[in-house]
Amino acid sequence: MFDSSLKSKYDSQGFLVVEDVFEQTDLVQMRELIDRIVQNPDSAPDGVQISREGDTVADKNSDAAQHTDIRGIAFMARFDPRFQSFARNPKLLELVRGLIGPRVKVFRDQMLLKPPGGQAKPLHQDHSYFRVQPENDLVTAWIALDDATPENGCMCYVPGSHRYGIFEITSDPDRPVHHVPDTSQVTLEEPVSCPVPAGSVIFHHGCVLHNSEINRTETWRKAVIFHFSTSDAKSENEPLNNQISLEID
Ligand SMILES: O=C(O)CCC(=O)C(=O)O
Repeated sequence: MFDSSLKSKYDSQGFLVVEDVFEQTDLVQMRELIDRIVQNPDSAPDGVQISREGDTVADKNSDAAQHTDIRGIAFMARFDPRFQSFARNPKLLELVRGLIGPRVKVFRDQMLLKPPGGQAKPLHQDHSYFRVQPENDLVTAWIALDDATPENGCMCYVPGSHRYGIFEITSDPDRPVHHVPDTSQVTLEEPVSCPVPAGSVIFHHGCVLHNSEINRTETWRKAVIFHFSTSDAKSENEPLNNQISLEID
């Protein structure tokens, strides 16, 4: 499945779309596991972290803060063996190893579930949070559990932006948990929207700028995200190295 043209495309753009990585049966299982937690958050395995739509906004009286649907679930692969088997999917691992090297681990895992009306995820770089070194040794695998479309908040990327390294960050007073990259000193390419069918994986470099828009549909847009790194790579933010989601090689 992997060939050098995929790596060349990833190296030049900072992201790569591969369709049909996951089978329908895997998608159904992952959706069922996630839906169970959305319906009953107490059923999540110990250690799993759940965040809600309204958590990111500073103004706790705003309409956005009243939106309490589950938005994020982190560390499912760390604490639930069923997610570990998805992270070990042979097609997925072949692609990851082709992009970053033969020995890999899941540095972090999370699910981003955009509910109907769900907020935009502002432009950011994953490395601004993870600070894994060497920078090229982190690749995010964004797995579409539903068809992701411009209407429901599919991923958008700024091609080539990974070549600038990690930008200085500022913060947005309305949504203080987000790292806002200061790109004022560079001329970036226009962002491209990346609609993909369910079962596809978008691989992106830890430094590529990306975002997703509001979900303007009546249905959820769900994604499972495995942030893979090489086995020996480490974060400069030492505490993060003690919370590795899954050692693989
Ligand atoms: O799923 C989203 O809307 C955003 C995901 C994202 O920013 C990421 O995978 O780094």
